[in-house]
Amino acid sequence: MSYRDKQYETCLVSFEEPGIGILQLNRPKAYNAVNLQLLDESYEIMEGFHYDPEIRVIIIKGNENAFAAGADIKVVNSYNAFQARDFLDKVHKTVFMIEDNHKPTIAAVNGLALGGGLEMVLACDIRIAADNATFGLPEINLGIFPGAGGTQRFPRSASICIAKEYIFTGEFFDAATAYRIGLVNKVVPANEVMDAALKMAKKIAKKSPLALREAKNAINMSMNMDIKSGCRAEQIAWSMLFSSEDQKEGMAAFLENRKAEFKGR
Ligand code: CO8
Repeated sequence: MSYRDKQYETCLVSFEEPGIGILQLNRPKAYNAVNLQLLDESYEIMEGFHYDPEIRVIIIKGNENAFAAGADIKVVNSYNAFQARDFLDKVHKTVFMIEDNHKPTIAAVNGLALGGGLEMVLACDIRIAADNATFGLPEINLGIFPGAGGTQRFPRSASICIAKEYIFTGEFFDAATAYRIGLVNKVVPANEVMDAALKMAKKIAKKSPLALREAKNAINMSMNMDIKSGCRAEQIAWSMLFSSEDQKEGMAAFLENRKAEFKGR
């Protein structure tokens, strides 16, 4: 059965024209704390978006109070080392399905984005925060540290010393600080977060899905490669786009002084 027709218990899926898929994390009573079911369901939905030709951009959101408050401590507290490792296998699988998704992802953050919740946000391409959003990596207070990529992605978005400060102290920070240190693209009033995310999604949805996919991949690779290898990979992807209809359409539209209609071919 397609992810489009399934009923999920911890997530909601919805769609907006043109080609916007929305994943909502939905365990409101526990501030969307991440358990195995939420990991499985969000993975399945993100994979659905990844391969769905109708989807051009993805928005990931929580609810009014929380994007997500991190791992479900009521579940993980009793894990032994091997169960913890298995749990993180699933966490990484889901977080990489967000980060490596063929489609651009936008995090729309209201309320709390803590621990694994913030780490999911950090895997999204673009992040829009409500002015009442609260961020933090409080794992140090639990005798652990961020395990969903936070030690890797936080310093890459902000800086090493800022990442260490917040990971070592576990202190929460507000949306203005998140913007100042480079974790989010913009801060908007709380009731305008989805409008801002949809506005951004609609703008991006008009572009060539093929060019977006290759641009995203090249930028993501820049985080893991030396500059020469990255530029070589960029060159291959860039020239490959010259075999697409979208490249012909984009350049023809420019020369004919009209708007391009990209079909993702
Ligand atoms: N896990 C389980 N339950 C939670 C969590 C959580 N992370 N956060 C909140 N809840 C539950 C509370 O237990 C409570 O449940 P109940 O009503 O049954 O008692 C309910 O949500 C409401 O919580 P509070 O009463 O505490 O409400 P407050 O408004 O006073 O406080 C806070 C809200 C600030 C969110 C507070 O609950 C808190 O600090 N929560 C813990 C946050 C935290 O430490 N997060 C990090 C978790 S570890 C982690 O994320 C590791 C990353 C690796 C996995 C990544 C997965 C993607």
